[in-house]
Amino acid sequence: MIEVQTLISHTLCPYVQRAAIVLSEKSIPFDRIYIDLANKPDWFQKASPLGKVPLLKTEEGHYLFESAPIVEYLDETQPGKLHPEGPVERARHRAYVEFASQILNGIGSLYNAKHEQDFESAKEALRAKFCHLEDQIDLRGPFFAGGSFSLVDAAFAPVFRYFDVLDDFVDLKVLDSLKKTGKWRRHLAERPSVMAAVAGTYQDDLKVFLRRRDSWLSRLLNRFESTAPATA
Ligand SMILES: N[C@@H](CCC(=O)N[C@@H](CS)C(=O)NCC(=O)O)C(=O)O
Repeated sequence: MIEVQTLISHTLCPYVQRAAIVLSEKSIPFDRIYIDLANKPDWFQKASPLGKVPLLKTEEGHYLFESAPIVEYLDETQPGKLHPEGPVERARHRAYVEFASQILNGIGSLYNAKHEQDFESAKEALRAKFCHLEDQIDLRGPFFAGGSFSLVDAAFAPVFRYFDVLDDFVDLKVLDSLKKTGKWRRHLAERPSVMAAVAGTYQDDLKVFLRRRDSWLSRLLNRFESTAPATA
């Protein structure tokens, strides 16, 4: 039985959140070490072959890298399966975890777009992916595959968290009228493991990050903040 593991993290990283969510879902106690990705310490460079977070340091001192193998390792070694039993369904779930990663790349394209035209193209590409996803969500809810939380839910909760921040200052319409997606998103936002995956400063930290992109979205955020009434 593994007792205390360490999740090598970054405050905003959605892939780190996947691992944090799964650790919480499995009630595994863990510590966190936060890395400044602009100034990676030597030990981190040695332990992380791709130079990325998350890393999971197991109790035995092994460093595991890449969020997908990390969460599968946790799923295989701890009680309470988050992957379906059947091989076809399991393969489909793995594919939708990857689909979540592709959506994260699309969100990156959105917040990095320098001009309105690229921003609009990134929005359209995201909308197409979410329209596909809408048809894949189990009608019964509340989770992706119906009644039980899975690794697909752990992968999408951090995706929806971006929209929770963006919705504050821009009307993207990317998720408009996608009823099952909307319900799923709201349900995940209230899940304790999802809420606990980031610090209370996440929203503000993400806005600082977005402002620094010097992108079309940064301009929208700055414009919104310069016209929003000051709060007391
Ligand atoms: N495929 C990786 C992606 C992880 C990733 O992109 N991590 C980012 C932060 S969100 C990172 O560490 N970037 C640092 C770098 O690329 O230098 C996974 O699933 O773990």
